[in-house]
Amino acid sequence: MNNVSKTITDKIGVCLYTKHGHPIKIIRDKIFSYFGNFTHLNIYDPVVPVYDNFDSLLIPKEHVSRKPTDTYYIDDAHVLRTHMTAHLVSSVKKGYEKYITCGDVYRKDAIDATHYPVFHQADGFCLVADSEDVEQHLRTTLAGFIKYLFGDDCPYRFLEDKDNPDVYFPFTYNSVEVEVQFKQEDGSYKPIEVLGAGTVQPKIMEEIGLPGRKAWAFGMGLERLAMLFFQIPDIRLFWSNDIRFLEQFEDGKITAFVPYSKHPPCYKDVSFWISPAFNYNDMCNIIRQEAQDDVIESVMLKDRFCTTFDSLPPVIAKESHCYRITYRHNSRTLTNPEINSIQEKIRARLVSELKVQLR
Ligand code: FA5
Ligand code: MG
Repeated sequence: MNNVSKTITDKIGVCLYTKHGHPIKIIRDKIFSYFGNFTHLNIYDPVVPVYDNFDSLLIPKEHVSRKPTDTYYIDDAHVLRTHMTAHLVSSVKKGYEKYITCGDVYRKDAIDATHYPVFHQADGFCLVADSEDVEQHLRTTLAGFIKYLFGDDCPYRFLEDKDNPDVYFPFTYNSVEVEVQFKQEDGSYKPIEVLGAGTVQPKIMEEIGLPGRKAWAFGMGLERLAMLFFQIPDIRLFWSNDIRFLEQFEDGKITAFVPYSKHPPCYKDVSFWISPAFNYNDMCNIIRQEAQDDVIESVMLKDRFCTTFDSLPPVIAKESHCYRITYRHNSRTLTNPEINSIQEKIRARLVSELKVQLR
C-alpha cells in the first residue's frame, strides 16, 4: 500500500525550515531562540514507523487519523509523519530530556487558503524535576513563550480539557490549547489557536524508561502563525519559487508581505450522484494529483441535495453534490485548454475510482 502522490513526494527533502530568508525558517528560528536551553533537534526524514506516529502515542487502532484517507502511507509499516510528536518516544529514548524540534508534516486535508497537505510543526518536550509542579512549569513556560512571540500586551488564554471536549490528545493529560487574540492591521482582534500541550501520559513515561517521572510536551503549526505575522494570504505561497515572493524576506526580520499581481481565477463546477465509495479527502487527493504545478486554489461544496426515487420499490435515495473548483496559478495566467484537460481527467477519475455518476 502506498498512497503518496507525486505532488507530495516532490515536497519531501525540500526542508523549507532550513532555507535562508524563508518565512517558515524565520518563524522556526524565533521559536527556537525562546527555547535557548533546550536541545535543538533536526529530524529531516519525515518517514516514520506507524508505531512511532500512532501506537507509541496511545492513538487507538481504530482512530480515523490512521485511515489512508487521512494519512499518507509509504507501506504498511511506514507513514509520512502527521505530527512532530511522532519523534517524542524515540528522541527521549536517545537521551534528550529537553528538546525542541521542527519539521514538515503531512496530512490529507481540505483544500483552502489555510490548509495544505504539507505543513510545519514545532514540538517541544521537557522533563521536569520531581520537586516541580509539572502543570505550573508548563504554563509558566508557555505564557513566557506567547509573550515572546506576540508581545507583552497580547491577550491570550488557556483552554482546558475539562471545559473543552475538543482539547484532547491521547498522549497527554491535563491538556490545554492556547488561544491568542491577534491584533490585525485594521486594529480588530482575531482569535487563533496557537498550540496544543499537556502532561505526558504515565504509560509513555514508563515506555521511555522514566517511570514515575513527569514531563510536558507541546506542539504548534507554523504556517498559520507565519500567515498572520507576515500577512501572507494563501498557504500555497510558502511553496512558491517565485522570486517576487522569496526576495521579500530576510532572516531574523518580520515584514509584511507585499502582494504582487494575482492572475485571474477560472471556475469549473462538477456535479454528480455520490456512491458509497465517495469520500471528500479522496476526491481532493485525485484533484491534487491531476492539478500539476499547484494550479488549484480551492474545492468547495456549492450545492447538495437528496432525491428519493420511490416510483419503483424498493425506495432508492440518491445524494447529489456539486463542487466548485477554482483554478488559479500564483505566477502565470492559465489557458483554457490546459484547465479543460485537467478537468476532464478529474471527471474521469471520479467516475472510475470513486464510482460517482456525473450529472
Ligand atoms: C497535534 O498535531 C499534536 N501533536 C500537538 C501536541 C503535541 C499536543 C504535544 C500535545 C502535546 P493538532 O492536530 O491540533 O495537534 O495540530 C497542531 C497544529 O497544527 C494546529 O494548531 C494547527 O496550527 C496546525 N495544523 C493542523 N492541520 C493543518 C493543516 N492542514 N495545514 C496547516 N496547519 C495545520
Ligand atoms: Mg487542533
